[in-house]
Amino acid sequence: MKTIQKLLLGLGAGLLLVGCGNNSNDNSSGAMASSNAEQVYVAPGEHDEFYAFMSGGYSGNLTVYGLPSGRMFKEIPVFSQFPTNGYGYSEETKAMLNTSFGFIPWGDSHHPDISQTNGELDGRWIFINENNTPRIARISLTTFETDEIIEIPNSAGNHASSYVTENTEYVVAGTRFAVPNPQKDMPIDDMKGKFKGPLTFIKVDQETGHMSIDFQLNMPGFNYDLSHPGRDKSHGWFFFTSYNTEEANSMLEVNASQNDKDFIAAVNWQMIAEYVKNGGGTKVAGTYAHNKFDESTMTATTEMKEGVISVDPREVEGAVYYIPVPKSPHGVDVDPSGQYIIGNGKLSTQLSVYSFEKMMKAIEDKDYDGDAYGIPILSFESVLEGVVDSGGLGPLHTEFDGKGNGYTTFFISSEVVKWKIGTWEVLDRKPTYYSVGHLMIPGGNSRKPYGKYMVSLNKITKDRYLPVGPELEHSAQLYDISGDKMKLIYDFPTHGEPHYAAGIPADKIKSQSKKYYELEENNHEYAVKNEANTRVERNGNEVHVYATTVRSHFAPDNIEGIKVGDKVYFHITNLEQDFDVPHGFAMIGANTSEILIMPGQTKTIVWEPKREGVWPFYCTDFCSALHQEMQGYVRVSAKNSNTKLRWKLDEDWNE
Ligand code: K7E
Ligand code: CUA
Repeated sequence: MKTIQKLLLGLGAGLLLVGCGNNSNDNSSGAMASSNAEQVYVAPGEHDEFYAFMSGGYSGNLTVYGLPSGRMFKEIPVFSQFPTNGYGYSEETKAMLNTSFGFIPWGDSHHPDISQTNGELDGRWIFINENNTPRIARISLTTFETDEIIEIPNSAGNHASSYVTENTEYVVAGTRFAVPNPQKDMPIDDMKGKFKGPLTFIKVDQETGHMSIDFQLNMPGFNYDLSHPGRDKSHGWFFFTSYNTEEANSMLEVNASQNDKDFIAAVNWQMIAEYVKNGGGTKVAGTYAHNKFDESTMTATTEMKEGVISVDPREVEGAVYYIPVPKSPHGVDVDPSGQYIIGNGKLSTQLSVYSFEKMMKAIEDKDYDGDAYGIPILSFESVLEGVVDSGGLGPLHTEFDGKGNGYTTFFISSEVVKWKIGTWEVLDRKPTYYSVGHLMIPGGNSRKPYGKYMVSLNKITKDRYLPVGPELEHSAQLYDISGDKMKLIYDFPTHGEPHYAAGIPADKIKSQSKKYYELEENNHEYAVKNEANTRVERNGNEVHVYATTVRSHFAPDNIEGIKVGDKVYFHITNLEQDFDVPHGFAMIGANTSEILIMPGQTKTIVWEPKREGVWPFYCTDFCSALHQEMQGYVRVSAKNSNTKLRWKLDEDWNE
């Protein structure tokens, strides 16, 4: 207990250190500053060298930046409603946010990971996990929109996610909070030995990218925090850190810091997949939503699914082991060769580096230090390859530059430490402003990192920018890592809390980026492809408006015969076939967001008129010189009125 208290005091002191503003970083003035400025300067009209996809943390979304400029290009809505374009509000996209708990308008996104082929970034999709209501999303890197979200049943706090194996065979999910599995009413104090920590392996269809839960590994009830796939020689394995092996259920800051070592779980997923394929495992309960956006119908649908295959790790001999890691590990990272597994004990100053070969040897020799709930614990000394004696405090995450070096963030001492793979010596250290969490090197989670830039994603912003009240955006810092020493060259604010990011050379994906949707391929149920077919149909108190929009009018733009109490669906097709000409639509009194309709797309907004009158609608996106003229009226009559349903564009009314 004493040591723990000291340690916690130490943590407090560390945080205090972080508190004192430091404006005198080493590169900020003089000739240095101008050469740094040149490095990040992307001239007007020129493009950045890399895309950086930053998780939005508590925004629930994913933001797209350029490197080295730090310019933000887009916020991609994923787990949260996004009134800017109507995601999660429009009739087409609401289903994306369905879960077994019903419609959930918010999520907490953490770790984006780009799909891979042969261990290299292939730019097909990017995956990201949601922590609070366990889910994984797949985003198309053609449309840069969310295409699919799958819920993870029997889990809680999907944090050890969403990393992909080296051919994107699987994307994984883990449970950060041990929970009863299946869920049931029981005393919290009885947790120990009764809660579980399921790790979920989700298959990815190589053609469509569609995800399907293959199996859940029903691990002992520790907290599974982060994970990384093996690659190259360790391909076929997955590594998950755990903390709270104490299985404490209260005051975890003390009670989950008792054990000297927690574990990395080493999982041979290939072996378990084979076992499941041959009929192994047990089908257990578990309800989950699977939401897919169909690009052809431009509409999302939800399928509620029931049951998953659960595998007891003790059933498959030789598939699951624990590796001891000192001091409550957070990140676990695997070097590009797949040979070294790095455990970051967040209450420690050292990194523990394990050798995959030594791990295999220890498994062969049954070199165990006992077991945890029947899972063999490999002998620490036998699998440990080296220790990076960093001198820093609070290591969280490690990335690699592909040139033989690792880079580890230290939250408490607020720095990035560069060290050499093989000798484990520290080569360089640079402060971060302040309290860095993750860091990102493009391709850092692959066999082929692009080791030119490193971005640190800092938790505390303080004085880095003009103050804007108590709430500040988080801060990213860009380091040039092309030389021997890291060089801090730029600061830029990020949106939400970017826990992690994924970077990719722009050349790999920019030419595949969609410019508009082909009108011909639009199979939306309510699409109309020309103005002649626009119309209004009543079905009881439901009214469907089949409308189009093109510079610079809506068709129809006058509608009469709507009544108080109606439910009016405006289905609007954007007839434009040109890059970057969306039109928007907003209706006074609509209890939802606007919609932004991309060229060739159809989107639907619902309006329930409450009062009689003549009510306007308009285009929300400045699309043309006559954008202000893009407007129309709806006449709303009393509930029992006889006003005829009719509509027009220009002169003649249609009925
Ligand atoms: Cu370290 Cu969610 Cu990756 Cu944040 S987690 S830092
Ligand atoms: Cu269409 Cu403004």
